[in-house]
Amino acid sequence: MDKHRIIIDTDPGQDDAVAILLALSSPEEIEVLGITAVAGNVPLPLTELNARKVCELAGRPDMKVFAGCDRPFGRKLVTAEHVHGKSGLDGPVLPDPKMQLQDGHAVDFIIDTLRAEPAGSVTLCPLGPLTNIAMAFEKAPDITERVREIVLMGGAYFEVGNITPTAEFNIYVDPQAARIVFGSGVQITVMPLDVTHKALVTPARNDAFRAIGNRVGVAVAEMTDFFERYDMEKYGAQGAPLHDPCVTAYLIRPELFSGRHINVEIETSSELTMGMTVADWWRVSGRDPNAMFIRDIDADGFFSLLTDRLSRL
Ligand SMILES: [Ca+2]
Repeated sequence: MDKHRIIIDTDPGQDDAVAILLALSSPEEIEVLGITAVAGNVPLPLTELNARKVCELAGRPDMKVFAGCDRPFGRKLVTAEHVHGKSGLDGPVLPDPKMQLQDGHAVDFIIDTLRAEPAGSVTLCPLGPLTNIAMAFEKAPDITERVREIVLMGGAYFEVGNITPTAEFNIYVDPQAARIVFGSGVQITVMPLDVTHKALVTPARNDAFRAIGNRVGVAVAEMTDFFERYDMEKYGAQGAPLHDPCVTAYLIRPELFSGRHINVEIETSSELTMGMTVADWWRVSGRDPNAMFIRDIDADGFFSLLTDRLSRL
């Protein structure tokens, strides 16, 4: 299979950080063309800063990082410091980055890259609210048919919601953007809470990160230690879900995941269920499928992949 050439669109976020580290430690399968930051878990000035910190942690100060949209389409920004801490990346102490932010807007980088690269060769990997991606599709409708695939973290069906009773955070923050992306006709693979809640960082799995012994392994263990406190309290689970790395792991080992090709629509009008991903898992709507909706993961395989790859950094 061809190497995946990707743009990571992200709001780091400890789990975003792990997703980026996995991509950057897997050059045989993944070439990262650039990283675009969006407002989400924390405001944009922190997400773009955190993205650069993570690149330097990975030993990749040459990576291009762009800042994108600082607020969703027509809604007030909702953030998640209660999960990720004030900085968005609480846990490890990472130095302020020396690498500079790129000139230019993330949305223009997405558009220019899709126009410059061969059609069907670039995959978009959104790990936060879909504002940058939707803005690019609105501004340059010609690029949608040039996207190879979108693999994103967002939504939920069986797990329903985490930021409201019926909505997952990334989709809830910018439902209008999500509606544009899900209606774009681009091939989409979705990592909803239904699968990410099965990717739990148990104490043994976190010990394995720490035992890697390099700077990255220790930093990742400290990140998961941090957000685990919140999730354990909330879910009482054996560990915190590691959401975003499911996206980059899927590119490397798709056989670890399974799901159904179904129709997914986004609620954008009801305040009560705003941002709900109405996923037709049982195929009762008669609406055409527009997304591969993942439900299951080989969690042991996923964590051994992560531990193995992070040990290379
Ligand atoms: Ca994220």
